[in-house]
Amino acid sequence: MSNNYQAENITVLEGLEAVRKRPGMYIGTTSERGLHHLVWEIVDNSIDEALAGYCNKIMVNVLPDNIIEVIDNGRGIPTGIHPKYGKSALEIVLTVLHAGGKFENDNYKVSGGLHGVGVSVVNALSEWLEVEVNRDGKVWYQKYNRGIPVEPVKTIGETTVTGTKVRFKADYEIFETLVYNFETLDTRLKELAYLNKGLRIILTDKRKSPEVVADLKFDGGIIDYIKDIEKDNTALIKEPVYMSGESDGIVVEAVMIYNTNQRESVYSFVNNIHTHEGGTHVSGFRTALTRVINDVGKAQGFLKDKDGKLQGSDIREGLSAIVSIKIAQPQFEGQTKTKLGNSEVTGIVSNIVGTQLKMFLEDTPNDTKIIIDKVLNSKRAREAAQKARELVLRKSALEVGSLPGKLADCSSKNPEECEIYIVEGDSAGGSAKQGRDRRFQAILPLRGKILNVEKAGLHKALENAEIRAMITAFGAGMGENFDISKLRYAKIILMTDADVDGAHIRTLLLTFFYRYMVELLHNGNIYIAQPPLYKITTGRTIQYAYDDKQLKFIVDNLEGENKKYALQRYKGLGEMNPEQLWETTMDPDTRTFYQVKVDDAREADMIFDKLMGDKVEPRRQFIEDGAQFVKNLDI
Ligand code: 28G
Repeated sequence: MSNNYQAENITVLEGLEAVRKRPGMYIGTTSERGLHHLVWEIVDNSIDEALAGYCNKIMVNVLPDNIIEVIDNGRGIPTGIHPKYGKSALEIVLTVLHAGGKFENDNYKVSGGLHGVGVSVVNALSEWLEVEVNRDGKVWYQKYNRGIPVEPVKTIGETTVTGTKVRFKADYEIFETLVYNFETLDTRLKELAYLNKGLRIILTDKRKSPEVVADLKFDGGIIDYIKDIEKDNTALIKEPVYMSGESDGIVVEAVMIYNTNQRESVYSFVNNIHTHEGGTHVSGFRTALTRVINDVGKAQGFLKDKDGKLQGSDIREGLSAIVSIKIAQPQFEGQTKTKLGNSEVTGIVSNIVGTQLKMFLEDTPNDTKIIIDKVLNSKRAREAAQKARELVLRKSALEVGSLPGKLADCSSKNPEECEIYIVEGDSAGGSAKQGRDRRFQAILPLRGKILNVEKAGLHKALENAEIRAMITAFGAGMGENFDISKLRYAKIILMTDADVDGAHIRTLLLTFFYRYMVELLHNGNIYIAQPPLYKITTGRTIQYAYDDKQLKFIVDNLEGENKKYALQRYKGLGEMNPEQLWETTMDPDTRTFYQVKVDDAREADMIFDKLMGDKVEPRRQFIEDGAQFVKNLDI
């Protein structure tokens, strides 16, 4: 025994040294992210115990001084003496690299990415770690400093329950920060609770008083998850469709619903890890969806021969889905190792989803009709958009002088110095035309409201004269065919009234740019003009105020007999004469305007959805939340 014991200790020390020397190899990074990785590593063990069917509650406590405590009510890590090593299995799990980890091949440990390196890695990277196991009526205990046991496993009491408790303090010698972010913990633990239905995860932040608690348990699992994701969208069918099954040890779950948006959103997971790049499980899901919708649509008579075969891309418009599978030996591929590669998975997912989706559609013909109608609509929209795109492209390619009639173009043909003002209304458009510097400033007046492109879809958008005028004036095409090198103006300036309608038109325009000319936003070509709100006339001097604060400042500083002044509040651009408009809003030497950027496309997407989707409540809420729109768009 002593020989083995020594040999074992040497391996342990070598293992520890390796982990502490190159922590990045094991947890990716020693930044805040790596710090949180320690928590995921420990929680993963509890989740595994839950997946094995022995644990239904996990507590994660952030204690003062950024100590993490994880408690589960599983079977407890075995504590018996391991015959080969001659010491407690508990000590082996906590000290031997990979022990109880991936290569033992129990349930669904992950063998790719950074997960599943084992609790011994956390131990090695902790200044200290304590483990307490309730098992066989006893409480077993061991403490470690930087991964090295302080003393052998001992019993410290009796118990009637089972489970594991791990408490650790990350090592300041290793990590750049030791401070945990509640938000980060909450988001991931919530996701885990959704992905493992019925499992209760209680996160408590005890660093502050009163402590903050998130009690996370979802009996509907991914059904609850998709409802949460979709809460601001309008669903086309009443309830999400849920599909699940198991084959060859691969556990498959999927849930889907259609909304009134035009985009597809499929979240996929393998062993609770988000597979950003998709993979064979997502392919299997998509294949089944396309096949079954075509088959059932035909069989039920909702799809006629003249409709032809529906394409996957039509079927996925407005689709929101979650696909979650559990597999013993996942192979991760792709740039970020978040793409599932196991080829056997495609067929398995496709079979399970196909069979159950078919049953659902056959049982609920009303929903089937709604879905098929939606898909046919998407198909028509795609074909119309294709034609319209070809039309726009052909037009701009063939007819050189085919600029929109309403456009008052500038004389310069050098895009770098050219600007185009998109002006709300013909009367303001008239003032702008007269007031501008025609050498480099073009004016395009828009009449009334342009339509809501989010709701209308591309083909409708292209039927709209105002939108076509913009596309032709800009000269760079749109959508996939957008070519920024053809852009005729370096600055596109939105000039709308300072009222609710103006704000609405501005938002519609931004939505359009975001959806179909997003490069303009990335490239910083879009600006918003800032017309003044007030005119203050004192005798022969005129001053302008662009907000209330400035108005107060000007009025407060009027001197002596000038205290008498006339105040005009501009309700619209039309109230300004051409000279005033030039002076206050268009003269490059004196004007101020905001450059619109979309820094975070995803966030902007959400904002546009909220503002432009067809649910009124989130939009109202959002507008009430006020200036956030401006902040998030980074105008
Ligand atoms: C609270 C913080 C983190 C854990 C268990 C339970 C068992 C276990 C953990 O076994 C060794 C290797 C393969 C069986 C398994 C208990 C079977 C029977 C367990 C945790 C032994 C690891 N009884 N709970 N490990 N396996 N919770 N929570 O770490 O053969 S780790």
